[in-house]
Amino acid sequence: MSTAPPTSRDVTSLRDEARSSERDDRGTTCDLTVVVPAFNEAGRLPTTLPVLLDRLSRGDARSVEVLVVDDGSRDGTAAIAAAADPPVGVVVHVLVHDRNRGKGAAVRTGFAASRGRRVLVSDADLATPIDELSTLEAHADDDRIVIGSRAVDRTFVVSPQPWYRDLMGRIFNLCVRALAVPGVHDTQCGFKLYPGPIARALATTQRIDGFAYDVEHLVVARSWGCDILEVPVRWRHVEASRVHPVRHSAQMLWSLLGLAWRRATGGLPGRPEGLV
Ligand SMILES: Nc1nc2c(ncn2[C@@H]2O[C@H](COP(=O)(O)OP(=O)(O)O)[C@@H](O)[C@H]2O)c(=O)[nH]1
Ligand SMILES: [Mg+2]
Repeated sequence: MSTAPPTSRDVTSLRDEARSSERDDRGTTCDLTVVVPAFNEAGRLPTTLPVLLDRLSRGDARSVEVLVVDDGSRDGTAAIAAAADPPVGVVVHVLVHDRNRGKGAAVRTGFAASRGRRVLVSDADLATPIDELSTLEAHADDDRIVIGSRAVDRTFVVSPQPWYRDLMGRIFNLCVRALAVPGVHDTQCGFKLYPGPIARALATTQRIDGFAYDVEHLVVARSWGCDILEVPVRWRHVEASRVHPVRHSAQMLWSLLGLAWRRATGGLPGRPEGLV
């Protein structure tokens, strides 16, 4: 018997019923939103989500929301996230896409729903350990995106990815630097800290649904006068990547070309009015 995938509302209300005494007010802001894009993560989330929640409850932020965005998974990812038991001070919401739309689309959904003064994006596999949040926070500012980087100091890469993926990453970055974000040596590490208002503004302008969405965020935010700071963070290669070396690389290059065209022809969105 097949079971229909849960909708965002189903899962959130499940959580709220279970923890009604700790229900938060979605209309208020919190210190930190953590967006976790998740596609078929039922295997990894049971290990990584408790680590993430525990660390967040011991951090500087007093009120934290974690938004797991299930991007049309078919393995029960949403139900696993919904069953998480967050410590005091942390709430979990699960947002669900009815079909797989891409990592960028999932991040956009999380950003649009976020309430945090700051917004962290973290990959579900914690390839960068959540402890590194304090590294990014030490450099955070209201008009700066602080990005975890494997390129600033490669001794931070605890366990490297296979050589061909590393090479493809370097070639992609050469193109990124030439065409879109000069001076930034690693746009693809899945660990970035945004000022909340910038993240929510980017959610309204973002066009790229796939893996090149980070580049779009950085190009557009920089065109708004936002600073981009690359900070070395620990990173280890985790097996079972969902990134297909050929198909997704081709998609990313195509997205990058479109972005470069928009940048060169004045097609980037202006800084939204009222963005402080
Ligand atoms: N929403 C969404 N997330 C994805 C998709 N593919 C991968 N992800 C998420 O993006 C993050 C990085 O994916 P991963 O497979 O670890 O890629 P890699 O480490 O960059 O090779 C994880 O949190 C994945 O669940 C997708 O199609 N949609
Ligand atoms: Mg990974």
